[in-house]
Amino acid sequence: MLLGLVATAFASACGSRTAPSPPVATPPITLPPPSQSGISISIVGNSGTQAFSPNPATVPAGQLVIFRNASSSNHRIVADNGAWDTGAIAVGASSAAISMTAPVSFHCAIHGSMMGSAVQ
Ligand SMILES: [Cu+2]
Repeated sequence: MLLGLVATAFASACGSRTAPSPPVATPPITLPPPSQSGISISIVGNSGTQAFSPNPATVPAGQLVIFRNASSSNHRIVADNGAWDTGAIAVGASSAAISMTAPVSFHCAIHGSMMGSAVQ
């Protein structure tokens, strides 16, 4: 009986601790500057235009692009105009950031039918 009373008193004491805390002032949110590496193009296959996603990719002027290899084979993406070359991109890896001036079309040096493009 005594134990029951103690337990009840303890429980209600606990309950009173969950009173809402006073509102905390939140600092103003400062947005970071636009990302310089915000564009990524996924490699999702090894043939045709379906190999890249999105395709075409939208690449505003001044944005850097990273190719992410989400497929099951290695790739090496090269600009059709020779402006850049990612070098080998292993399965699951990403390329270095590429300074890409759209519009540009590109292909895979390993899989000749892989074709992609970027537009502004
Ligand atoms: Cu490839």
